[in-house]
Amino acid sequence: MATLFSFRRCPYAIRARLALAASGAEMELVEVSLKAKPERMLELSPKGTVPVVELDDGTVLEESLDIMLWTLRNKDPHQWLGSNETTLQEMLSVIETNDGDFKHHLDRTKYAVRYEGADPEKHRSEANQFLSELADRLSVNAYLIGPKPVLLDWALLPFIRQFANIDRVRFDATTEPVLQHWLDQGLNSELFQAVMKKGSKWAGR
Ligand SMILES: N[C@@H](CCC(=O)N[C@@H](CS)C(=O)NCC(=O)O)C(=O)O
Repeated sequence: MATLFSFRRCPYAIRARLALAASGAEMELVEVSLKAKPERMLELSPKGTVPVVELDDGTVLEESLDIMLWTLRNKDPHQWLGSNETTLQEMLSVIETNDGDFKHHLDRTKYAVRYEGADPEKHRSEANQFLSELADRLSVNAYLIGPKPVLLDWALLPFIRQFANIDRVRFDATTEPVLQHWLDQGLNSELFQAVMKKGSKWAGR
């Protein structure tokens, strides 16, 4: 059986678990302590980040987005990959900005003390720029790229959650209600709850 090395609260691991659960993939879940990573995981993926998947044939997937794409290309019952290549490329492009610029500003807002000279207010306002672009999308469609939640929504949700949780009152005061609604809908969804539940197959203990 394939194995997923995961960490419950890690946004990258959450997005991988969301896609694996949505596609119905069967895997053994290993909940990792980031302070004491399993040797097996480090042998498979020396860079030492979660999530990591080891497939039956020995293939190793060590990037969260690769895990999402791999499992959805096997089975995509809710059409998360979209109906055409243009839509997929647009989703991947926004995910790239999320994982790059937005995550950069998120980390420097949340953990400013870890980054010498980082001004959390400056980074918060840069992060808010991205959030307002997402809100613009949500003023056109109920979800980020159409009427249903797809790859783009689920890949971003754990990061927007992480940003909102820095200070939810402030998040609500400074972002568009349409984005807050999108976030809450995602967080309250059965799928999200299932992958975050302690002791569940997808959450680890
Ligand atoms: N690009 C990677 C990033 C994964 C990542 O940075 N995960 C964090 C936890 S959220 C991690 O494992 N950090 C290593 C550590 O804390 O030791 C991915 O998309 O999977």
